[in-house]
Amino acid sequence: MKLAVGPPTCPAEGVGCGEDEWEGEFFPGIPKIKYEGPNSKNHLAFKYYNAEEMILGKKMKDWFRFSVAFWHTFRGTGADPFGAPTKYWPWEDGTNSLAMAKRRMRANFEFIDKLGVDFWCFHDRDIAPDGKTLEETNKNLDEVVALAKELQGSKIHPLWGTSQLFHHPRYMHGAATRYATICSYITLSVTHYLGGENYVFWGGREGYQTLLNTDMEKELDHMARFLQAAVDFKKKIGFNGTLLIEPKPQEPTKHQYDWDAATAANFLRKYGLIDEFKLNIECNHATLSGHSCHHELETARINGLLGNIDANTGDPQTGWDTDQFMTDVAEATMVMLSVIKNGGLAPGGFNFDAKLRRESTDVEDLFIAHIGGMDTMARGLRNAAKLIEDGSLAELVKKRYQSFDSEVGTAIEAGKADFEYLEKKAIEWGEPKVLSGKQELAEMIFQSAL
Ligand code: XUL
Ligand code: CO
Repeated sequence: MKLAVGPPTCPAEGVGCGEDEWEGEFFPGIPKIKYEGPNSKNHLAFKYYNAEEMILGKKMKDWFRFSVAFWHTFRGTGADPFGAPTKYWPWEDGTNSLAMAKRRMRANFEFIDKLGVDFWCFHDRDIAPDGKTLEETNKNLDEVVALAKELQGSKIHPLWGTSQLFHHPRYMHGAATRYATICSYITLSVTHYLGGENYVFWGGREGYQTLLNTDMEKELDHMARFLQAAVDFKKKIGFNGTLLIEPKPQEPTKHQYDWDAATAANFLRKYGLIDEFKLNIECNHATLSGHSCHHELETARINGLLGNIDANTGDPQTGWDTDQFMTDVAEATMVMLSVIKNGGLAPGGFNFDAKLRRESTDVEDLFIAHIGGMDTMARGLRNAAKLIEDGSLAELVKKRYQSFDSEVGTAIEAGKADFEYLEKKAIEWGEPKVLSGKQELAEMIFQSAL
């Protein structure tokens, strides 16, 4: 995440570039985005996402609970390790001032309102600038949060908040430290105050570059202590939202301790935290760990840990976190098969942890990207519902395991078949019949729903 440090774009004495005021709309000419159906050619309309439409007994908007990520949408500049920012949004004045933070917050809520979603996600440092001291930093945050509370009204809330514990040099050796505890304490309180429904921990600096200078056991113990303190604090302030861990294998560190869903689950179990946390699965992180998003979602789901999705996608030819909006309908369909099996994600949802490409520099691109992402997920939901209603894929899977409905299979599943019993049965039955796995048929059924 890069902070906006582009050159000033407001004319020195221009209208709307005063202290924290901005006259008129931030997105003039962009209407409230509506559903127009699959035949629409309007790029500022939904073709598949129809918020109020019922699918499998639930409104589309309730399956998704879409959220705008403040950091990508309002702090993403297009800068990369090789080049300068490319996005100079008209409302940005090139500073990281408190006045600018407030103006940006107004732009955020106009964007959310026009897009028609109910949630947003933020890091503490995205929304308010650092001060010279921690007191000043907290004061800045308080001021921006007070404005956010007012702008939210009663309909909009944070899907989750999080503390940004990876940018500042103080976190370079890992962030599960005293300072991080203070920041998390404050951000958790702020998330609670804004009516946030979850709180995320992404351990960008919790990992190592080499084991030669690292005491892994000590670091994992410390991380668990930090998370336990968060649990205690959450209970103390009466925050009923879910605490979420977001697995990612590497980047920025060579190895991050929350490598993937299975690793994070093992960590939570070892430290007695398994009932206190769920997972925020990010699709691009899944790709980086050598898994599909579907795999990570299923791993989380069968462990009772699927709490939220950071909806994005990676590039199959690129080895880093490109944070693209998901546009692959087949991938979205697999994601939605997991979400439906999970009965939805609430109080979690789909947070677009996704950014425009560096070369996408029009203000309307922010809308187009989100509309495309929402429509892709909506197509995934419609397709997954089709597959479930049709039932042939479930039937195929059921058949594949049908031998477990036999006398021996039932005994195995019930834990009543020991080795001696199984040897006796194997001799009695002779060579087993090996049946087809029907993979191509499964793929054919899946494709027919797309
Ligand atoms: C980083 C990432 C973060 C977290 C929140 O890869 O995904 O933006 O979602 O800190
Ligand atoms: Co994320």
